[in-house]
Amino acid sequence: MSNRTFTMIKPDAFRNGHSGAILDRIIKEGFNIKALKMVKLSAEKAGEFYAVHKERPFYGELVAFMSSGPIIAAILEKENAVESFRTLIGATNPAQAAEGTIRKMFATSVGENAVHGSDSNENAAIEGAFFFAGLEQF
Ligand code: FUP
Repeated sequence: MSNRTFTMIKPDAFRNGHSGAILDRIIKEGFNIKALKMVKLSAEKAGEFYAVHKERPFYGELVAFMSSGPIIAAILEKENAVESFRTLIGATNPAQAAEGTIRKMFATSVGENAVHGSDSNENAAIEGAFFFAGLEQF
C-alpha cells in the first residue's frame, strides 16, 4: 500500500480564491505536503495528463478548462493516501458529493470540480512524476 497521492487545485478553485482554504483543509485532515508548485498547463500538457479521456465527449472542454489558468499541484502523504483523499474530495459531480467534502464546498460543476485526486497508487506515482522532478519531492 502506497502512502502517497497526487492532487491539483484546479483553475476554477484557484480563480475563485479557494486555494488557501483547500490547502488548509488538506493539512488539517492529516496529509503532509511532499511537493508543491503553482503552474499553468499548456493545452498540450493538459491533453497529455488527461489522455485516458481522449475519446470522451468532454475531453476538449476538459483540456481547455485545465489550461485556462494557474493550478496548484501537490504530492501528499498519509496512510492509505489515495483512498483517504478521494473520500475527502467527494464524488466527481459536486451535486453528488457528500456534505463537507472539498468538492461539495468548492466545486461548481462536474467539469469544474475544484480538485483532482489520483484514483490508484499507480496513477499517483505517474501523475506525481508528470509534475515533479525527484529533487522537488521530499
Ligand atoms: P475524478 O477521478 O473524480 O477526477 O473523475 P474522472 O477521472 O472520471 O474525470 C476526470 C475529469 O474529467 C473530471 F474531474 C472532470 C471531467 N469530467 C467531465 O467534465 N465530465 C464528466 O462527465 C466526467 C468527467
